[in-house]
Amino acid sequence: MTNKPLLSVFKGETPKRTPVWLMRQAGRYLPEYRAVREQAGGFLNLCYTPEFAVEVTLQPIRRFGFDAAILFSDILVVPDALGQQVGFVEGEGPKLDPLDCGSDIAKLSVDWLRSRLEPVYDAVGQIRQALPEETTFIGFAGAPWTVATYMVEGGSSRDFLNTKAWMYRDPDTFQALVDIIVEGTIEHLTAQIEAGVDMVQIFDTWGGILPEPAFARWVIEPTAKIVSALKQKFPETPIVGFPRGAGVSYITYVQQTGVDGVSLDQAVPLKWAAENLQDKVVVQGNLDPQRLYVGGDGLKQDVNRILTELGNGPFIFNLGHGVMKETDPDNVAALVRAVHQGS
Ligand code: 1CP
Repeated sequence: MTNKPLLSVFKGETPKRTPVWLMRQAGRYLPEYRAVREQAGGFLNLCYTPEFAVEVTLQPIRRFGFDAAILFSDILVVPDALGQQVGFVEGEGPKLDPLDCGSDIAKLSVDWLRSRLEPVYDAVGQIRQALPEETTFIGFAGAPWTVATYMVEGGSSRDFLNTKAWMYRDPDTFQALVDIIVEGTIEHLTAQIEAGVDMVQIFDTWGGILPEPAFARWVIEPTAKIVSALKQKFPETPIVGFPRGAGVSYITYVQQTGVDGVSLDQAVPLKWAAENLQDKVVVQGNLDPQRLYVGGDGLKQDVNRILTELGNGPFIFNLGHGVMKETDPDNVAALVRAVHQGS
């Protein structure tokens, strides 16, 4: 038994109200986040100073009463802890020293990951203590494919040319890179669960750009390895996957990775998801973040459409991707009200 409504969905229970949390629920759309961000200086300093990470994780819980808190951190702390320099440039996003050959991989190691990320696990312990009893606590990591794109491109990308060229030209060394990320991710998620998170989410933001055989090898296989390693140690901890943009491949992803839930991007048709996914796992999603940005009656209508189509099976309300930084916090409050009232 659990008194956390969101967690109870994974036990086959139907809470009185549909649980809701949002990807990027902490972040720049909140003035209180911007204030802490300024005090912290660099973005990584925010992630690596428990006092700051705890505070920004709790901000959206206090303001909106979400059913879950997600640890404030980033998927790129894993490459940082594996030994690749990571920086965040204001207004531009992440910057890494791009990897481009096998010898670069030899410099990476999981040996110092836990000690480098100790402040993150410290923050997890403190957040655990501070959260209301009914709030589920979510840990996370990037999926190996998505993390690899940042490591190879050196940051965000439009076409992922270097990553895909490496993957097609030299799959063996690319496999070595993915393997080390798998190892680091298992270690990182293990440490978060040991420190107190209730559930974990694996973000594969760029999973949807791969053809079928590559999707099988670089999205499904590494994710299945992570899920299987975690399930051996923590059979009770739910694992949610987010293979954004995977389309019909959401089905094979669910069947072959062993996840307990999937997060749907906004392009996934609801009836299709109810028929093809919700009979197998918990589904989470999928309001368009731009709909939240616009707000008003259209927002309420879309919330009700999603609740009607997915509310009859195991379901957690979320967006199809992260909250945009331009979003009015009042629209987020209206969204939480609409979900709780409509369900
Ligand atoms: O300056 C700032 O304040 C930076 C903005 C920001 C924030 C708020 C970044 C930089 N990361 C984060 C936090 C973050 N990142 C969370 C925190 C918890 C929460 O959701 O509230 C999470 C879960 C992430 C995950 C993340 N980081 C993903 C996967 C999910 C997604 O949004 O697709 C990815 C791809 C990143 C990389 C990243 N971090 C930050 C930026 C600007 C980017 C690049 C995004 C891109 O390439 O488009």
